[in-house]
Amino acid sequence: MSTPERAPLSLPVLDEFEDAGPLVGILIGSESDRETMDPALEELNGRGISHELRVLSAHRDPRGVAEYASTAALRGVRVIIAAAGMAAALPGVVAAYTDLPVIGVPLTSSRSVMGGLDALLAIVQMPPGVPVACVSVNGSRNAAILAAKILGQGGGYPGTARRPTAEL
Ligand code: RP5
Repeated sequence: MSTPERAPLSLPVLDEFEDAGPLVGILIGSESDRETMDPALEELNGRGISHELRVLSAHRDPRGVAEYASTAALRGVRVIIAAAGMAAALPGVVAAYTDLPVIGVPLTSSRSVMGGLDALLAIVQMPPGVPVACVSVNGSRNAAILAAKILGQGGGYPGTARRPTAEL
């Protein structure tokens, strides 16, 4: 009996593994958030910490967020900074898919009805068991500094047992 030929595995997620990931992954919910993250990029550049920035919305591209978050650790990412405005679900959704530390940055948005307080509450009010750190509204520089401090801790603690993650 001949062995059936296997179709090549084609998963976009696997393409990512060809490149080693940076230490810090930065996600923003919209292109309109990009400028507010400049201080974080400057801080990480100044400290020589490798990073990448992706635009991924928890509401507009939930599968993309799940894919990024659930593979980030495998690519070498050690901390994720997730910034969003309005109903800022992004940091929480990222935290649902990874055991990496997630730092949320609530942002003001031109559409925001509460000047960023809406995003702050959305990020801060995570349910028990799924923590997300949170810096001040538009506090992207502090997010980068906190990420640097987390990276500076190195090993020593055996870490948490991997809990089941949500299905993609
Ligand atoms: C959030 O909605 C984004 O993070 C952004 O802050 C806000 C508005 O997004 P756009 O409508 O400008 O794309 O999800």
